[in-house]
Amino acid sequence: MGQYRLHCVGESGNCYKVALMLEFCGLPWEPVFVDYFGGETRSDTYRQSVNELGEVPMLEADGLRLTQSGAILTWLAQQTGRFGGRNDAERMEVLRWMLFDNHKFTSYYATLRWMVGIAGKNDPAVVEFLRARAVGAFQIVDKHLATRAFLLGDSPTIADFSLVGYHYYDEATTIDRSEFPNLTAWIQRIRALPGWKHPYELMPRGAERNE
Ligand SMILES: N[C@@H](CCC(=O)N[C@@H](CS)C(=O)NCC(=O)O)C(=O)O
Repeated sequence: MGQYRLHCVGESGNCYKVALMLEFCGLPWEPVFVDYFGGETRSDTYRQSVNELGEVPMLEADGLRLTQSGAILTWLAQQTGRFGGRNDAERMEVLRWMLFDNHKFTSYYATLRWMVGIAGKNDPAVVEFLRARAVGAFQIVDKHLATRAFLLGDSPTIADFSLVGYHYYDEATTIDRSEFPNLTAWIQRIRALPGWKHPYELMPRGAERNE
């Protein structure tokens, strides 16, 4: 397998999901810094040559240019035979959780953190809307994790790496994660897996370059 190049920025938990999988699989990869805070993802050049969706992450792998963290995680699981589920039923379960993550779990929480903790925008109505949606998603996952170590049971999968993507950052979000004990224990369980690294150890940060 060739070298993997992850176009990313450290503050992005969506990029971190992929970086974590690359680390857990022990694959040779390097980050390619995207100046998200400087507007690079909104430029025509980026959309024409890197990702027409105008987003990070993008993974260059084996001559492919892969986008959408869930699709990239699935591709990596297929290539490596790791963390993707052991049979069709498990693979479907992985997909179900990753769709939930992209729609409800990461999306509201990441936007909340971005607004409150990074951009410093505190419109009370918007913050309350995002907060309520994120808390609702946290409650669902917390309940699910009451009876299992990882989303699918005893072993971690890419579904775990997807959902956990924003849970090692310290920026303010207005949500106290300790109110969700099963979620908190699961975050620590993933942190304890061999190969785990913090997002800022894996990917260059962007905000400070644009201060
Ligand atoms: N569902 C996508 C979300 C990717 C995403 O929203 N990336 C953000 C950074 S975390 C981004 O590049 N946003 C640019 C924009 O929306 O303009 C994924 O999981 O890859």
